[in-house]
Amino acid sequence: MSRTVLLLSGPNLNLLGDREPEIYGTETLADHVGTATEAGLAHDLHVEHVQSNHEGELIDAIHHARGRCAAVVINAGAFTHYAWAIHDALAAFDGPVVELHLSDPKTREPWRHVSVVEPVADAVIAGHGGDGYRMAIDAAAELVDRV
Ligand code: CA2
Repeated sequence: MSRTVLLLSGPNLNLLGDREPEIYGTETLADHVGTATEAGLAHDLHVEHVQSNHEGELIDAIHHARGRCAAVVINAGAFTHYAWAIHDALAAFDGPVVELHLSDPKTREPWRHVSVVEPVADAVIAGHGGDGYRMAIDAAAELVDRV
C-alpha cells in the first residue's frame, strides 16, 4: 500500500478565509492543505488534496482512493450532515477514515449535530480550527502504522 493520504474538502471550503472568520478562522484552504502536507512529511505520508462542491466528485475521489491510498481524511462540509452516498463510499474504502471539522458541529445548530460520516470514521477531529489539519494527519498516521 502506498503512503498517500487522500484529504477531501467538501462544499464551500474553497471560500475559507473570506467570510465567517469568527467560526472558521482567517486561514485559507490552501493554508490548511499546507499544514496537512507538512504534517504528512513527518510521518512519511504524501497528502493528496481534492476539493469539490459536488457530492458525486467527492464520491469519485473516494472510489479512486480504493486500493491506492492508505487513509482518507475528510471534511465533508455540510454534506457531513445528510450525504449518505458519501457514507456508503467511505464504507467501501478499506483503510482508515478520519472525519475532520474546523468548528465543532455538535455545539452549533441542531441540524449540524448529525454526522453521516461519523459511523464510518475511525477518528473524529473537530473544533480545533486549523490545528485540526495537523491533528487529523497525525491520527491517520497512527491508524495506518498501527500493527
Ligand atoms: O467546521 C467545519 O469544518 C464544517 O465542516 C464546515 C462546513 C459546515 O457546514 C459544517 O457543519 C462544519 C461549512 C464550510 C463552509 O465554509 C465557509 C467558509 C467561508 C464562507 C462561507 C462558508
